[in-house]
Amino acid sequence: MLLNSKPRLELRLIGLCTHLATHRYASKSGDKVSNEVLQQMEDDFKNLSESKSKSLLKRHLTKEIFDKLKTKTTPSFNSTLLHCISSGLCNHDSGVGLYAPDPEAYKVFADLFDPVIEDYHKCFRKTDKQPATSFGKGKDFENLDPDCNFIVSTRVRCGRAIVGYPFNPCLMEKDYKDLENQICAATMSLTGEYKGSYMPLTGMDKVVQDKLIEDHYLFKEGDRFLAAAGASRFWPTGRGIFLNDAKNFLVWCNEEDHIRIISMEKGGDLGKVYDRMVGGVEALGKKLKFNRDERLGFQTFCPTNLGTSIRASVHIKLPNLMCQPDHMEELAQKYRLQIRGTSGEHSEAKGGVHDISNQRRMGLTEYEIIKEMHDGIKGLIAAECQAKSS
Ligand code: ADP
Ligand code: DAR
Repeated sequence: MLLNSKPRLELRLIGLCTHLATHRYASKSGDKVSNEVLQQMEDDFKNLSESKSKSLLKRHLTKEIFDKLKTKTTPSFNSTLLHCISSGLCNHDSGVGLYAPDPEAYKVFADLFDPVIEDYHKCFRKTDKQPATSFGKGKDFENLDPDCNFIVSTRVRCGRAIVGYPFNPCLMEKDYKDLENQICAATMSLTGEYKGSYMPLTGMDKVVQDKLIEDHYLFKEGDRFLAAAGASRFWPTGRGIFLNDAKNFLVWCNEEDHIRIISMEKGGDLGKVYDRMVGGVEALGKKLKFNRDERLGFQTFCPTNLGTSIRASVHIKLPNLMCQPDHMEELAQKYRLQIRGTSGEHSEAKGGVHDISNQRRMGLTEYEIIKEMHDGIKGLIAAECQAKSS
């Protein structure tokens, strides 16, 4: 049976949900990992090890590390290794396959998280420390495409966790509601260009929801990687979106992270989009207590979003470069850029529009991350013009 076939995924999700549902209340901190969970992990670890998966989980979860970590649990939420690796065990086509069920997991399971972090963020070693937050000024970054020849739109987002709460696998229904109440109150207190409305997913008209997703404002539903990571529990309770009146500043509530803070608009004015996001982060930071780790920076559910948690992206058309996939891949590596499809992660490009963004989010300040992306997109546009003229 194909590991990724639906029946197996459903069986695993039932097993995981049972594990999640019991681990928070039935057992207290420090309880042993049950034999049933251990057996499930052993079976699925064997399957992953024998698979052709290219995930960072497969690359870095050696048998030695697996045996060392499989009986550990986190002190406050009793999270297990299974909570961390379930998505990658279920989905061998994961790029990463690893999530932190609570902030303590980054320390308790550091033997696995640290090599994955170093690999993804391009040598953020376990001895490295995220620099202090430094946003700088967006005015330093000129418009990437003033004549609108290539860039359709620009988006800059970051994630935040609220102090005192774990991540999805350990959140209970009341937690989702509490977080939504805090985030709704904070966003509804925003003024000026940020003034807008909060819309809970619960009760949202399907036509409205589909339009918000189609317009790239709202997150998609049914991501199997997030589902297998325990991020769809109690859905849609506590999930929602804040949108300002100008529809160029938005906040996601309880999708993958507790909060995603997003600025976006048509065209290539990265500096203006970035400054708007920074203003929103600082305004919300006065109302909400963001969880920032001394070494890892801002805490997030997925290790790929730690540090600055910034992803700055353009929807861009590069027809000549896209005809040379190997050259395009070389340039993406050179400029440390990530290429996604038109609807974001795990989607295909439509109408020749790709979502291109910075890959790494750690080891640099917020300003340096934006500069790295700005320089990279400029490099791609120069290469596109060269490819067109040759
Ligand atoms: P993230 O992890 O940043 O939330 P996703 O890949 O899940 O990113 O994308 C979320 C949504 O944001 C998708 O609908 C995607 O199309 C949209 N998006 C990303 N970058 C841009 C952009 N530059 N312009 C418009 N929409 C964008
Ligand atoms: N899709 C999962 C996560 C990759 C990183 N993206 C996040 N966190 N949204 C994978 O392992 O492919």
